[in-house]
Amino acid sequence: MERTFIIVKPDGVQRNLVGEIVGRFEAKGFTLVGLKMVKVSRELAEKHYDVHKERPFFGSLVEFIISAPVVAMAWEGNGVVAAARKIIGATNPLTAEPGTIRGDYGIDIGRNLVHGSDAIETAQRELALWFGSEELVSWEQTVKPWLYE
Ligand code: D4T
Repeated sequence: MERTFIIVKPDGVQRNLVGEIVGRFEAKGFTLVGLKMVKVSRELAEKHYDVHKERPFFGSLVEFIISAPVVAMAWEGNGVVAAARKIIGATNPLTAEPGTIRGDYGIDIGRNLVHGSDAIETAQRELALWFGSEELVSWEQTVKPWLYE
């Protein structure tokens, strides 16, 4: 089944929003298959944001993600990659819709609380970068027949 990679960024952890953010994905019905707190190394941050390395905000992005602990997660479910992006909301929290995580809790694009993989292939790359295979847990949710027809 499809999996995606989600980070509660340093601002989300510092603002005590980890439970709220995890709860959004849980309440939707997705399955948590990996979770850990990480003090991100510069090397990991630069690899994670490699696609942005020519952008003017690359430096501040890397400094921010290594500035305090993050919570890294793997979530599983049908269509989870695209659905998670909707739950998270637009990149700029000021224009993100109310009801999304960024729309409800953020103001500044450089403090947008959450990362979510933007495509299935990106999710696979990011999950392999952040988690060892033994850290991802395959399990069957007993509630599944109540979530899927
Ligand atoms: P992530 O990758 O964190 O889920 O965010 P998005 O997919 O919504 O947005 P993105 O890849 O375009 O940007 C990655 C990250 O960079 C920050 N950012 C972005 C920034 O600080 N200034 C900017 O001008 C942009 C475009 C916010 C998210």
